Amino acid sequence: MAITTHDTQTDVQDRAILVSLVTDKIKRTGIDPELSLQELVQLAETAGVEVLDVIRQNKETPDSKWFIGKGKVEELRMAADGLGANTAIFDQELSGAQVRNLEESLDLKIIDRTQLILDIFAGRAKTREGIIQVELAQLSYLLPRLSGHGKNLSRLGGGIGTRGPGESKLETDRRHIRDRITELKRQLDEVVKTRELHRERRRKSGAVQVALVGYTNAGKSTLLKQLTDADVYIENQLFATLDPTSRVLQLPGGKEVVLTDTVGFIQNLPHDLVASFRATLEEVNEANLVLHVVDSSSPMREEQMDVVQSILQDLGAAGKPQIVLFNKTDLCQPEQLEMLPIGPGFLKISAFNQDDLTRITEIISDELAGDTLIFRIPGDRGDLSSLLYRVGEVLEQNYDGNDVLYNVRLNKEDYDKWSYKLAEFIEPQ
Ligand SMILES: Nc1nc2c(ncn2[C@@H]2O[C@H](COP(=O)(O)OP(=O)(O)OP(=O)(O)O)[C@@H](O)[C@H]2O)c(=O)[nH]1
Ligand SMILES: [Mg+2]
Repeated sequence: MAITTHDTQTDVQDRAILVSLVTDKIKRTGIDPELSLQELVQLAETAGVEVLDVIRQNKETPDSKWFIGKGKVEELRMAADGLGANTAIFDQELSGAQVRNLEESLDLKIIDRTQLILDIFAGRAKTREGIIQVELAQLSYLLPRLSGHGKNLSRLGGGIGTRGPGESKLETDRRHIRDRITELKRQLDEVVKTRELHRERRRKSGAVQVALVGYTNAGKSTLLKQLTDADVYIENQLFATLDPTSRVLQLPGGKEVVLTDTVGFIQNLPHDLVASFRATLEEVNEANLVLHVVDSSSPMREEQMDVVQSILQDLGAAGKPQIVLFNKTDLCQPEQLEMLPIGPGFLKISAFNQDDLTRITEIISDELAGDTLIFRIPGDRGDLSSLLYRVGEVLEQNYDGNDVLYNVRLNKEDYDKWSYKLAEFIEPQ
């Protein structure tokens, strides 16, 4: 089953009505459903969909058959007829049966938030790794819902929800999809191995790594471009970046670090996507320092920061040294600026302000300063040499008489832990 290209199908313009159901469970998450809906509008527009109207419902629990209440289904039907919609996009995840029931009853294409995000990713994937990861995520999403789609997708033939694995999936039975998933996982393993080799090489070269992470559209790629002149794709849309891009950044004083731009995060990032993109996202785990880029002008700033922190946590990168870059301050209202926290780990910036860019390089430099230390270890203290190898990263080893000079990168935590043994062997620099 080949991936169908995005371009061949963009001629179908989707005209959609968005639907948001606020259940008690959603209320408990604390996510503002209106802001989530605003984001869904952005997602839909990013996918090239024309948004005609929005329908909302409050309901304790979803209807098992229709997801929304039967009355709302009628409201949706009338709105769709009146406005000439061919699609309904739900802000929450639907079951296969709900999709099937709605499609059959309404004669509309039914898409949920997850599918929309997967679809945008499918349109963006350019590298082999990205393409494999997206197809894997789409098929993993599709498999348990296979019986839910069919008639409408093949009839409408194009537009959102049909990119990526393509229509042939509809004629393919589950076994074929499972085989394909196995094959994709195998291919991904190969790519992961290559990526691991690259990482190993970077690690050995001793290059300090700095990762730009943050909510989608926060300005990560813009910062990479502004700081390193990198020719990267920047767009005022969600998920402009899919594959990590790394460039060398020169710090004041001449030291060089590798700065990596990463895929943006979003709330309710589909589970299948996170799982499939693990290889890509794990770039963040390699970083010595994380720059968390925030769109300070967004009304969802705090929620977005929470999402980023929780994804970093899932990746096991929450404990990394982190600097928060409050970006887009040029777009902020004065009261928004006042709300931003101040302190050592925070910097208010605009990606388009030259002074701010200089301050970023200075703060990176400060953060990394003292990162490497030289220890003079007497030749008979093999115990200390092996300790250095165990707790730090030995970048260089030179002999001076009976002593060995180790140039070691050591994070502060580890240094503090072992300083009672190591402090007296530090060589003044
Ligand atoms: N006014 C203003 N706009 C900015 C600033 N930084 C970035 N932008 C704009 O914000 C939009 C998104 O920027 P990107 O750099 O593509 O954002 P990103 O974080 O890489 O987004 P994804 O790759 O989609 O996750 C673009 O239109 C940028 O021009 C800033 O400091 N001020
Ligand atoms: Mg980007």
